[in-house]
Amino acid sequence: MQFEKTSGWLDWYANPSRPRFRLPSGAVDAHCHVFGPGKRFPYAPERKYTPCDAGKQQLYALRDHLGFSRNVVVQATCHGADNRAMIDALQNSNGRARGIATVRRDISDEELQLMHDAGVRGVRFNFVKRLVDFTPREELLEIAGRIARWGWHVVIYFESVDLPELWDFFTALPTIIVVDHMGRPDVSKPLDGPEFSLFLRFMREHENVWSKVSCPERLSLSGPRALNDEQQAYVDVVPFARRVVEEFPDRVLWGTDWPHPNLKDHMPDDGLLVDFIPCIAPTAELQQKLLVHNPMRLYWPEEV
Ligand code: 0GY
Repeated sequence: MQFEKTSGWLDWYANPSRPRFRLPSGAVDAHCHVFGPGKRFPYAPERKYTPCDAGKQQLYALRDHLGFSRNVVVQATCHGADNRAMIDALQNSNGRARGIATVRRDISDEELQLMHDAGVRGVRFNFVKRLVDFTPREELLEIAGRIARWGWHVVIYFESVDLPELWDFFTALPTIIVVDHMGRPDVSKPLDGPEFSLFLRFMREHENVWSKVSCPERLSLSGPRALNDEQQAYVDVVPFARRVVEEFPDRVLWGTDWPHPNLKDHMPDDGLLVDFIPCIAPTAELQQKLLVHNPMRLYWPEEV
């Protein structure tokens, strides 16, 4: 099957620089995706965008180039609840990738077990309206109750303005919850303003809530962009991410977000994105927790 990429959609950055920041040994890229290739793993009919292909070989080449040891491959909405591309990536990783799936309520226990055996350790619930259609909350709660039996967790993706409305649902979830991209704060608003304070309260009051401090390229309004050897990229996002890392050092994760779905403004150089890490996790101890200790506890607890 042939797919045509959504117009205006940028391809991933072809020749990323080698980071100046040396990742600690055993670092995990805890948020990345695979797209297709569409010929082998067709995109879902209900998708809201059609990406360019970005397969497992390219993902693992990037892992090695940047200096990561492992990946957490997160099911992207363009594949809907068809997890084959993600699972194929896990099965071809020599145990160096774990996955987050998207499932519907009709999934069987046998299918969940097969996913677990392949390395899936959670499901993703997406509330970003431009990416997915609405799923009834009781269906999601039912799924969360079932996957809890495998020791999995729930990854949630939402925008900061929606947190008040989603609060009761999130706090009813029975598992660890991992928030994508700090709940997408509006970084033009004050760090200590009501919106980001609510997110910090969400983490403070619920010890099962973790956050990915990822995606500055999506959140930044003023740049500068991670391109052309820029070592001070996305400075407007730094205080937000750093606050989360410093207040919750044991519940943060970082990921490249490669191949960066839906970017139309610019495509970051992934090497420079890695160079962003010491700005938000300034000490070796924070870096070790963010990049190694925390993701290993969550995704490879048997090795910790
Ligand atoms: C991300 C962000 C986005 C897309 C998806 O699954 C997806 O399609 O997550 C986005 O468009 O903000 O984390 O990859």
